[in-house]
Amino acid sequence: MKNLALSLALVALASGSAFGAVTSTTAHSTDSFGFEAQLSNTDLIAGQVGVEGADNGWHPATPGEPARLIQLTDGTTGAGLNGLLNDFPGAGLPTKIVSYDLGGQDIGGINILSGNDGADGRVFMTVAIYADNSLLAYVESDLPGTLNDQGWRSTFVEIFDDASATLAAGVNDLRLEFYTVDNTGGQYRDPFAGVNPFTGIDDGLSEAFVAPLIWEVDVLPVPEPASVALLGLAGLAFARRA
Ligand SMILES: [Ca+2]
Ligand SMILES: [Ca+2]
Ligand SMILES: [Ca+2]
Repeated sequence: MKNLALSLALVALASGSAFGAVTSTTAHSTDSFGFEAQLSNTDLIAGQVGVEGADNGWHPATPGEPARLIQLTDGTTGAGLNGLLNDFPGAGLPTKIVSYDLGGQDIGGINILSGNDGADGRVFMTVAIYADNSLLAYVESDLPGTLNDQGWRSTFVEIFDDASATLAAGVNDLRLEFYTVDNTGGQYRDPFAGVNPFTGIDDGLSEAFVAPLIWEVDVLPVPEPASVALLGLAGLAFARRA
C-alpha cells in the first residue's frame, strides 16, 4: 500500500514537471498603456520579425508589413490597429501562427500583451505555444464566459513554470498560435465548438470568431545565476549598512 502511494506520487510528480507546472497569471487595465512599464525591449526576440505560418492572414484594417510583425516585438504597446489579428479563422483553427528563432537559448518566461482601445472582447488572449514542435503551453487569459464590462483596454499574461526558473531549455524554434477570443458581445469564449482538445472542457459556448490585438510578445531569458548571486550580495550589503 505504501509502495502504491509512493508510485502514485511519483507519477504525479513526473506529469507535473513535464507539463502541469507551466502556469500563467493575467492582469487587466482600463488604460491601453497600463502595462507599458512591464514590456521588454531586450528580451530574446526583441526586434525580431517573426516567420508566419499558413494561417488566417491579418485583419484588413491593419497597416501593411513590416508594421504588423514589428508590433509584436518592438518593446512598446504601440498604437492604432497594429497587431489586430484576423477574424473568422474557422472553428478550432488558429488565426495567426508566428515562429521565432531562439538559437537554442533557454526561456525563463513568456509575457503577452493584448488589448484594444475600444475596450471590448478583443482585449482577451488565447495562445498555444510550441517549443521545437512540442506543446509547451495552451493559455487562455480568462475563464470562458468572462465579460469585458469593466472597460478593460489591455491584458497582460505572464507564462512561467512555477517549479523552475526555466520554462523551456535549449529552444530553437518557438511557435505561437493565436486564436480568436470573442463573439462581438465582449464575452471571452474559447475557439472550439464542443470540447476544447487542449483542456478537455466544453465551455458550452459557441466558438469565438473575433480576434484580439496582440501588442507585444516578450520571451524572457532565464535569470543568470551570477546576477541572482549579485542581487543576494547587494541585499546582504544593504542589510549590513542598515
Ligand atoms: Ca509592440
Ligand atoms: Ca519585447
Ligand atoms: Ca466553445
